[in-house]
Amino acid sequence: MNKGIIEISPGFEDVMPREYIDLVNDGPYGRKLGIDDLGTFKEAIEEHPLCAGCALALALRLVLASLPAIEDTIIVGSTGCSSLAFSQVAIHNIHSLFGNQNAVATGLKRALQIRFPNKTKDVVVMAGDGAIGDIGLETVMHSWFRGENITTIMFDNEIYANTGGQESCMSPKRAVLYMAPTGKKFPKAAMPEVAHAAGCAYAATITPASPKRLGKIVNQAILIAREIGSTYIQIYCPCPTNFKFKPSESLKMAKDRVKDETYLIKEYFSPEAREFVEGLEKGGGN
Ligand SMILES: Cc1ncc(C[n+]2csc(CCOP(=O)(O)OP(=O)(O)O)c2C)c(N)n1
Ligand code: SF4
Repeated sequence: MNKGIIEISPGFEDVMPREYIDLVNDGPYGRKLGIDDLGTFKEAIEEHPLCAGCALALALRLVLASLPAIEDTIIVGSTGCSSLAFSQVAIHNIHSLFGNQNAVATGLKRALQIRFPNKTKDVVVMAGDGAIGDIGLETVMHSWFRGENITTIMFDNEIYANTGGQESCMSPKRAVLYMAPTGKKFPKAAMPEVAHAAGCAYAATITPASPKRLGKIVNQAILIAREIGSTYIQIYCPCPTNFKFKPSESLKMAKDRVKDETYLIKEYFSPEAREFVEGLEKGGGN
């Protein structure tokens, strides 16, 4: 049951769409929900225009189900495939100019702290590897250097998917792409290590093939960002459209890459973040 955080104005009940009424009656707001609860409540995303089999779509669904306080969360997105879905999510979100997302998130978080001094508002960047690792890297790195209290989630499909398949810093070496026909000449960028070195209190990689672990990582990254400083999550999101595999094989692709160690699952904690998480675990969660 939604805890009355959104309501329908009296007299409008019969004209509101069914999906909205369901959100009001059975949405995720004000409730402690997680991955295990999927299928038992009305999710904040219902439809989206992403391709069949898109692992980014699944990752987004899992991320939304793992937010510690969805009604007090604001997503800052950037241009790319993920941004096509944000207009369909029932959660506050801002579309920033491509690459500016961490600067916008910084300003937003600081403004919300002033506007709502007695409330916690979680600001979470969600964008592609081009927006975070390439064109927006400057704003990303400086938000990390400053230890801003925001979480940055990269949907790592290893390509600029939305613009037709250019290589990004996250494409693997030798990847042959629509717009890199002779193969990428450089290795995949070590973004988790960059995040750790730049001062992120927590950095982790994961795939949607491990939904429970993904849920735990998202939840703890946001809690660490609240209390300690910047956090970074990198989610491998295989893209069947650009990497030319069957839409039904996205999760197999994610599992295979983890198994053959071409996509490494790892976590980096600052000592303070480690102590904080141990405290959470002893106390039984947030
Ligand atoms: C300032 C600016 N530069 C370039 C673009 C063109 N552009 C739009 S989406 C995109 C690539 C997005 O790639 P990524 O961030 O990896 O997201 P994906 O589409 O792969 O999910 C680019 C270069 C733009 N919209 N704005
Ligand atoms: S192009 Fe790739 S990342 Fe973009 S929506 Fe399609 S499958 Fe997803």
